[in-house]
Amino acid sequence: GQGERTFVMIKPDGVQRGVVGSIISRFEDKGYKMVGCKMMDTPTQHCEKHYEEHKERPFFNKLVTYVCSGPVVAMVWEGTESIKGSRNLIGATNPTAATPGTIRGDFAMEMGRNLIHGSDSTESAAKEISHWFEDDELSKWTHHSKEWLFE
Ligand code: YYY
Ligand code: MG
Repeated sequence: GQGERTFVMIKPDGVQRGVVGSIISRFEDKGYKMVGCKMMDTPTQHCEKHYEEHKERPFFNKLVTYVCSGPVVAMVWEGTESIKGSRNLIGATNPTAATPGTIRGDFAMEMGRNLIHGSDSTESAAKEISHWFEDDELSKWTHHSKEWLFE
């Protein structure tokens, strides 16, 4: 529905490379509403929990080291089918395969520097939003273009 929420995180390479604004613009341009946003120095355990589905994978330690190597920007975006739509904006996991026009396709070269995370299902979105945000950190506000974004 229109109120679907997804968790998106700009990884430390996005912050260091100064593309936070460019990335946020892609989500704003799409019509999604930002309902949460904070910069965070991610504690290792918090990051390990976020990526727990990959715990047994060979890249797990490298991934956690990368994501904990500097501040991230954690966000919640709301809009029609925002989980799937955000994954489409983000593009394929491997930036080499990511289509031009997507964030990874336009801004990244390597899997281990792929700039951004987005929830991949209703279940992971709910889990990740509550893992990264307290309820009172999420804002309730009405988009002034609401009538022009939603049918
Ligand atoms: O959801 P997404 O970020 O697109 O990919 P996942 O399969 O969930 O993997 C999480 C994260 O792990 C990915 O963004 C890069 C990294 N990774 C890796 O370094 N090497 C792999 N073979 C697969 C994933
Ligand atoms: Mg994933």
